Amino acid sequence: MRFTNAIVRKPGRNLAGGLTEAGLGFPDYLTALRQHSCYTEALRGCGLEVRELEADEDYPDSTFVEDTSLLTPHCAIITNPGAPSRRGETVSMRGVLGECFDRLEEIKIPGTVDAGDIMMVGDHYYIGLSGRTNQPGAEQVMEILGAHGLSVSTVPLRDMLHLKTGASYLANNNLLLSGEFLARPEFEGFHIMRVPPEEAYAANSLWINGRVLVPAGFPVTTRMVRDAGYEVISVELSEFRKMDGGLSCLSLRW
Ligand code: CIR
Repeated sequence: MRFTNAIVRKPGRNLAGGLTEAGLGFPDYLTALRQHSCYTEALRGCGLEVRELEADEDYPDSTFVEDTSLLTPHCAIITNPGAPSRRGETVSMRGVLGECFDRLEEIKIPGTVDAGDIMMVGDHYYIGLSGRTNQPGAEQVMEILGAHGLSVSTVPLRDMLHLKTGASYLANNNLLLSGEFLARPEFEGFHIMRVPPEEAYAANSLWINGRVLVPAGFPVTTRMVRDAGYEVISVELSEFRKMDGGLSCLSLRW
C-alpha cells in the first residue's frame, strides 16, 4: 500500500477550548501553528500531496481531522464523532472528501464512530469500542467495508481515548503497542513492539510509505522503530498532546 494524499486542518485560535483530560496545561497557539506546519512538511517529505484546510474556529478540536472520516481504497466513510461538541466537524469534511472520492458513506445515529478508533492492517480493520465509538457505529462500518470485501473486528477499550492512542501498525506485521493493548489476544499474531509506559504517547506513530513519523522526545520508541529498519521522522507535538491529540489524528491519508 502506498499513500499519495493527505488532508490536514490548521489549528484554530480556540484550540485550547477543545476536549482534553491530559492535564498538561493550555496549548500555545503560535507554537501549535509552527508544529502543525512542521507536521505538514513531514507528510510532504514522505511524498504525499497535502491539502491544508483553513482553521475552523467553530470547532476547537477540528484540527484532529482523522476522527471525522475513514478513508479506504474503495470509499470514504464520514463518521459521526462520539463527542457531541465534535459532530459538526463532519459537515465541511463531507464537501472536501466529495471532491476526492467517488463514493461517500456515512455513519448515522445511533452509531457513533471516531476514526481514531480504526486501525487498518491491509484488508482488515480493527475497530476500538471506546467512549467515542459504539457497537452500532462499528456495525455500520462493518457493513460498509464488508460490501467491499474488507473484514472488520472489534477491540474493547478500557482506559484509552482511542484504539490508535495505544496501537499503530507499521506494516510488515510490526505493531507498536502500549498499555492495555499489550495483553490483548487480538494482537497475538503480530510482531509486537512494546512502548514503555513513560513513552505511551509515542505508541501513536504513523507509517507512511516506509518511513515512520514518531513524536519527538521519546528516545526508546524512536530507537526501537529505527532498529526495526525504518527511517524515523521526529515531529514535535507538545501543544497537541495537551489537547489529547496524537500524531495520527492530525491528518487523513489515502
Ligand atoms: C478529542 O478529545 O476529541 C480531541 N481533543 C483529541 C482527539 C484526538 N484524536 C485522535 O487521537 N484520533
